[in-house]
Amino acid sequence: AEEPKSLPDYAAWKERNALIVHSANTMETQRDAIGQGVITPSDRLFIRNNLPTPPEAIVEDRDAWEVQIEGVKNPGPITIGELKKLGVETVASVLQCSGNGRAFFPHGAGGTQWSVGAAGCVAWTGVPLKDVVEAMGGPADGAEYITSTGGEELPEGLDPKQATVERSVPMRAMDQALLAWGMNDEPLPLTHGGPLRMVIPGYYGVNNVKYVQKVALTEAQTDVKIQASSYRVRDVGVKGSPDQPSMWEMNVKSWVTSPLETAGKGRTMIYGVALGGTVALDKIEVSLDGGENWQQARFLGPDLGPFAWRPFVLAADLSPGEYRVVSKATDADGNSQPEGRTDNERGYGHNGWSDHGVTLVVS
Ligand code: MSS
Repeated sequence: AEEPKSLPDYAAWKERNALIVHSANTMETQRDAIGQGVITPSDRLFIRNNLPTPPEAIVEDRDAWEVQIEGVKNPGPITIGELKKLGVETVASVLQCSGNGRAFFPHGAGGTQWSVGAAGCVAWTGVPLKDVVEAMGGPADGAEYITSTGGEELPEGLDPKQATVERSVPMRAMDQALLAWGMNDEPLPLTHGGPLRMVIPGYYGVNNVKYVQKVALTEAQTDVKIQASSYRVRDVGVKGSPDQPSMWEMNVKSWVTSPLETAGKGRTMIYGVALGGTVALDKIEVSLDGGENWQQARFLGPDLGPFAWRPFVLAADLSPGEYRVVSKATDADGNSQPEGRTDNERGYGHNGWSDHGVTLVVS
């Protein structure tokens, strides 16, 4: 058997047993460790890094961290200490990797083989980006995108155009974008982008740029690789390019988290989580027979807003046998999860309910 991988130093504070360690840069939450809470405990939250984590030194004097704001009437640097005086908000939103569910694609999509655990629901605290832009005179003419640059120093020899984590999202995301210094009521850990992170609630993980050092309102999307050709949805076998859809708004999705393999006969509580991306959820249904018959399940706990996920529960009376347990969420615009998946080269955005089900043996 393979030696269980240990946690890298920068993530040593995480709960090892709650994580599947794919590599030193990629760890997902175990399906049964997702829990029934409205917020994912920080020490269980997944990690996905494209580059080595910056040194601890960058979180030693948090308020002194400077972010450069460009594409506004009065551009310039601003420190976290100053940002804290401009405004503050706490927003619960799902952080989910674009490739969450990649392991279910049969064509062997390249990249980390995430199952369901490259996702969690986080309470972010920071200043709404629109307050910052307003304080700096408003957007410059022609601004179409919010472009955020990560604060990693590139390892020697890497071409910035190939390696820099820099992402552009459309200006419509200004409504909810947050420059966050807090996570789950604590200073934002370095592991998750401290001291300052761009958070775009409702958008896939990659757009939530960590250790953000520059935010620019730009006329065009950045031409770095992570924007131009990576995180682009296209058919299997096709190369990524800027004309293909980028991984921006998340789609409606859900999955069962417990029980996963076996249960005793009689009454069983079936738990899971559901998210609507940028749209509030309307309902969640569960089927015990692979989608033949559906029952309405119940959302559990407080509603933390459209960008948060909602745990759900269904009480089921089960006699011995085998069950295919699947869940299907519908958002307030009437979008439901499809049964199948949309095959695509990199295995992005999988929200098909069938692949996300579990087979439960009741005895
Ligand atoms: N940022 C930076 N700076 N860097 C990196 O690498 N990554 C991405 C985001 N951001 C990065 C960033 C990704 S890709 C993801 S998912 C996220 O992040 C994650 O998070 P965490 O905190 O969990 O680690 Mo896919 O779509």
